[in-house]
Amino acid sequence: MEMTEKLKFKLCILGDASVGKTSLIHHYCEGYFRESYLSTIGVAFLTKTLDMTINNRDFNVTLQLWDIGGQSIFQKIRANYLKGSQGAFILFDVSNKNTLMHIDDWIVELTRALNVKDMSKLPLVVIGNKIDLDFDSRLKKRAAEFLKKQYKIEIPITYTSAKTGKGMNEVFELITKLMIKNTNIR
Ligand code: G3D
Ligand code: MG
Repeated sequence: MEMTEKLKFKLCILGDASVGKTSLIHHYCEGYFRESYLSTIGVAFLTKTLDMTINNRDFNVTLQLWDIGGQSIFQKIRANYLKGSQGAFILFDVSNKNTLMHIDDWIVELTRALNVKDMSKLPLVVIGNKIDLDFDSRLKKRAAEFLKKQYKIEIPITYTSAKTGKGMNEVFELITKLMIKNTNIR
């Protein structure tokens, strides 16, 4: 009988201040939404373990989730914390169009820090968060077009609410699958 394969991944969560990075990882790891978190000063991390079966193979994955402060003052130290990440989330806030326009800057910072030459080899999911709030319904189409134009590869975009938990498990499963595929383990 096949054994469960144990894996460990470092996943970093990036995006502008206040898009919901801390809320999303806390809700996912602790199972509830807290109204208020201190603005993340620098860096913090939480871990979460999940079981997953891919092509009849069982995996037990420990995710180390790095909550990296979005303020530009941290840019210099951020590069050091990003190193060694096997995957990334880049968040924007669907109720704040500016945060979508900054996705590009986050991708540049990430690929530089990780020295990624080929974007198709980087497990990355862009997340539009706060879908429980009212937002312009055309934004989803615009976000997809924006990413497609900037990058030749298809970057997955998903939508979540860190408040209600909608889309949350799905997006963590998606990035975990992408990271497992990227390890090429036999
Ligand atoms: P950050 O870690 O990206 O800086 P936070 O963002 O997780 O600190 O969240 C910033 C603010 O947005 C917080 O509100 C938080 O409660 C709120 N928030 C985060 N995710 C969601 C969401 O999915 N829906 C809604 N409605 N609000 C969300 P405050 O009031 O503390 O600034
Ligand atoms: Mg935070």
